[in-house]
Amino acid sequence: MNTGAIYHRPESEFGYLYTKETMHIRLQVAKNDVAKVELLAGDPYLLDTERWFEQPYEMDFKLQTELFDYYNIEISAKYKRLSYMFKLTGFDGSIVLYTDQGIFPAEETYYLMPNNYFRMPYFHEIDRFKAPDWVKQTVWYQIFPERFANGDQSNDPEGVKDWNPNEVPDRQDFYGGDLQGVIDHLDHLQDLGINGIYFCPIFKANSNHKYDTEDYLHIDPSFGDKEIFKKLVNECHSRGIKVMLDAVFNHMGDTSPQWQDVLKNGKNSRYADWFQINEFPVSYTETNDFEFSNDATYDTFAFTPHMPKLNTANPEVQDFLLNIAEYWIKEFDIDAWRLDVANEVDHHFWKRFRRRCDRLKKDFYILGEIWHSSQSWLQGDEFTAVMNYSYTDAIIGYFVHKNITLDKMVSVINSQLMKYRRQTNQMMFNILDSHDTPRILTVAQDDKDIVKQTMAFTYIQPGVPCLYYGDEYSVTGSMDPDCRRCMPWGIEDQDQDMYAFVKNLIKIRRDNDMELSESDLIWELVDQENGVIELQRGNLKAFFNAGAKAVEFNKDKNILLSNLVNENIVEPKGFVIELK
Ligand code: ARE
Ligand code: CA
Repeated sequence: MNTGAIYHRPESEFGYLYTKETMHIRLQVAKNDVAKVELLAGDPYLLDTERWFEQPYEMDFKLQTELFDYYNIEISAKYKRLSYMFKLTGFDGSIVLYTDQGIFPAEETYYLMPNNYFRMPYFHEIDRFKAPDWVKQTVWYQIFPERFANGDQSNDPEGVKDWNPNEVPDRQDFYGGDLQGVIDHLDHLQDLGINGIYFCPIFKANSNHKYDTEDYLHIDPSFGDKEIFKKLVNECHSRGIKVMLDAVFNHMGDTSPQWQDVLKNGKNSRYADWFQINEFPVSYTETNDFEFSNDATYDTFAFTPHMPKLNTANPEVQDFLLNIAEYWIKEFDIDAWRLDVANEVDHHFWKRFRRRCDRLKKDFYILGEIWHSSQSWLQGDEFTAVMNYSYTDAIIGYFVHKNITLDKMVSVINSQLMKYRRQTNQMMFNILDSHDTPRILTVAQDDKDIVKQTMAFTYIQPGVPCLYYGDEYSVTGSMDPDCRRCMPWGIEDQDQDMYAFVKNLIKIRRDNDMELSESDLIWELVDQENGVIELQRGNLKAFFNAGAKAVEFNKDKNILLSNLVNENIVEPKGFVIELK
């Protein structure tokens, strides 16, 4: 047995409370190395009297990656505490015990030493990572407000350009989109079937994207005002649509009064400690690229001198930001915050942030923008989820770029799922594109069948899907700023076939929301050579042909959605989703 690959860590995604009464215990072992895994588990205070270690529980084989196999067991405990260790039987016939103090040969003496057991000292409900049902039932829609719809020309910024969905925007262009425009098109969103909107920043700022906040307590005047925002939230809520705002707390805009005060008063500014300043007076060298300067004497977002980084270790800054978070929840009843550059802000602050939000609204959703492994933010006391780029990267890599193999995609997906608690996976924000990436149709080189296949695959994954505005009409665009074109509202610019497809897919997702959220992801067939995948998610079955040849499948009566399927033949780029 390859004992070097065996891994477990108590009170982590390997051992956690799933419900109030049940915990999940996971174990990692080397791929194809172990025939059987058993858990020896019982109450820590009854070790001697009950000899529970003589009745092992068999663990289930869960998922496989290119390196590891993962086992899992759901277990409850009468007295809400548990001691446990693992007994592994290798394919080579060897048997070992894996304990809190390492690997031992399977001899009874070790069973009897209490400190050899891993421990779940108590089932603390308050520490449990909670997954609100409403999130499981949500299909999100992301809006970049400057480009969604212009509902009020009286607030248009100076130099506004004509609304033109076929034009590639420049970095500094304005087209006049606003909140009234969103209100005007809520019927569209409702017809499409989404029930959550994620708004990119709407607070007062100078750029078109508004990530350079000048004033967090005002709606940008070119987007509207508080009254209109209130109306928007109410309209959304009355249609069952949740509202998520973007919180840019890593940095501020350099036109903010706080930063302006630092420019004016230097070291003596009362805001001098609000930012991460390395040297006074603050300065940077202006370059041709407005966004870039690598010699600023203060820390910034990336190399953007116009976005000075906040010092969130300063209690005054913490209170300032927490009051902002509170204000928009309390006064406007928003349902969620999306946290910009969440990975570059300290954990101490996010823990306070979480507590404040929880206190104000039950089941509040906190979505961190993190593009890499996020375990330390997802323990239950910081975020509810992260933007799941790491997961969808693998899907896009296989179905669209074709630069990874099918086996690799499955391996990455499985290893992503094993990075987080099961209930965390149910919350993850699955996106195929956003305001920070090229449009999925452009990545697919305008091949709509590939987009449909990729979307179908993504919408039946664990987690919640988010549609980027305009994808329902086949909007294209490469990297930012091209991915932020004006929404096509003229019928001649709208792809009605894609709209119908996306609408159906959202309907399937919503009709089966709890099922798709809570059931296991079962890979029935992964045929690397032919590019064929068969998946099971609760009541749903799905079949994908990502290979080059047409393939046969066993046709069922209850087909919910398909593309490129004739009778029982699935063409390349085709798929079927059916009810079992
Ligand atoms: C501008 C240019 C970009 C350039 C950037 C950095 O347009 O081409 O890369 O500057 O110099 C906002 C605007 C952007 C603007 C930026 C600066 O929307 O248009 O970009 O301000 O003025 C990383 C961060 C991630 C961040 C992205 C952009 O980890 O947090 O970069 N995303 C958020 C928002 C953005 C927003 C900001 C941050 C700033 O969602 O819209 O930008 O408030 C890899 C890495 C990621 C990296 C990602 C994208 O995959 O893993 O870490 O994200 O690429 O570059
Ligand atoms: Ca306008």
